[in-house]
Amino acid sequence: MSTVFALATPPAKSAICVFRVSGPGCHKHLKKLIKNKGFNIGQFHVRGFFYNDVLIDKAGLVVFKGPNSYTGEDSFEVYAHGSLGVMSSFIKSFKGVGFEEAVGGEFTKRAFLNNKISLNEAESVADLIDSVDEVGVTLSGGSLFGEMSKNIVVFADELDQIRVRVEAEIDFSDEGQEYMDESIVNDINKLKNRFDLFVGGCVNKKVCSQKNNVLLVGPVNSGKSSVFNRLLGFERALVSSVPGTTRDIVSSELFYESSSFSIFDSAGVRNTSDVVEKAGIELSLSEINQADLVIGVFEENDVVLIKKFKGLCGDVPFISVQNKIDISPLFDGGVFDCCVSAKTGEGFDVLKGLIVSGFKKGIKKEDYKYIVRDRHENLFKSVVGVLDQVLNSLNTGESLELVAEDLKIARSFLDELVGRKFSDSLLGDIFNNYCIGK
Ligand SMILES: Nc1nc2c(ncn2[C@@H]2O[C@H](COP(=O)(O)OP(=O)(O)OP(=O)(O)O)[C@@H](O)[C@H]2O)c(=O)[nH]1
Ligand SMILES: [Mg+2]
Repeated sequence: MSTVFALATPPAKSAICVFRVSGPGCHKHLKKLIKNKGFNIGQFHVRGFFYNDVLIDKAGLVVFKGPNSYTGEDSFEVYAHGSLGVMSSFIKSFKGVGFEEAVGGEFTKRAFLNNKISLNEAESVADLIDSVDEVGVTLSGGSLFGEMSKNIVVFADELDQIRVRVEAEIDFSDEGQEYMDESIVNDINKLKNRFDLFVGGCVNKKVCSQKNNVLLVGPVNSGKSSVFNRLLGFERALVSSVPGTTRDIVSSELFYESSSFSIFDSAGVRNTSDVVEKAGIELSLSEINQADLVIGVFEENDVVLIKKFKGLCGDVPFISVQNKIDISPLFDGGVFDCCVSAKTGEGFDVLKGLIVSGFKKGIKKEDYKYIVRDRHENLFKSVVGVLDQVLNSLNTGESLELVAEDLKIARSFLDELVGRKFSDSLLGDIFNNYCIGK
């Protein structure tokens, strides 16, 4: 195995950046980088790091001795100042002592190959990093921290025990001993029911990580960009008293009450001869179909116009908002779902609450235990299919050899889940999508 390094934090200016280095001999080369200063395993040190005899940074250093490390190999981590200049100097110094740049997922792949984690746990590392809300964190944690693997191993062992009974029956039945009776069908049924329950507690990552897109629409100058900025808590979109200010879609991320959304500001709608503005308006209207929730921002109590926007949304949930209540009277009569002032912030708690509860989709963490991927779901289906076949064979008096073989196949699907059985191409599929440094 080569010794690899990677930046584990984004390549952007920040307070600190973290480098990971892993592979045989990395401790020896580390000494060259810190001018032979010593270090203790697992202890935090501050050390000067040098490139071509020039001090590049005084940085935090933690050294790990394999197998007690993330990858299972000798490794170390450096916590340096997060400047682009420092990052590039470290990269040069690491290359200077012969370390190679890691590819995406290299560290987690090594952890799997060195038996530090199972394959489904390695997949969950990426799922946890991709998680966008509390549900994602809880469910990918369930998969990552071993609970899911433990369940799978128990199912695999139980399948083996049943298969051993079937094989004993094949081998010794002519000696008058009984290893199998009616209870075996019962035991397989029970196992299958528990497996079904386990599978029911798994939710596909695709369902879980669906981003909630919120789109702001409305007539020109109603204050959409001001509402957008107020929701975000900072001035992201341009605001002006000139109608038609927003011409393009502007987006940002919003975190609120353990949920995250992508929120989009759009061009105000009016009859216009300005070609660029017209294109912006068409874009806003076409974006409605991509949205999971639309917020209509209005200044006037124009019921016909509000209904028109609601109609454009079709099945997409729509919230009608009266803005500028600091200068206009509150319109009652149930036309608006909520009334706000982007200028003073009044009414925004209610609006944020409506956004969170306004989505049609969304899963509850109480309903599931683990996040899984298509690969897992396909293997689950295969296990269930084989168990059905086994039960059918036993009921119709098929040969026991066939039953034993099917039980072996079901077990091998479970082995694939945790990675006791894997191909290089499968590892490629899994780890190639990881970010560098993970
Ligand atoms: N008094 C008051 N003025 C507001 C409020 N919200 C927005 N405005 C003003 O209304 C004008 C238009 O605001 P924008 O946020 O640019 O409106 P918009 O809907 O994005 O406009 P377009 O992008 O041109 O369609 C600006 O002068 C804002 O300062 C509010 O709650 N109260
Ligand atoms: Mg605007």
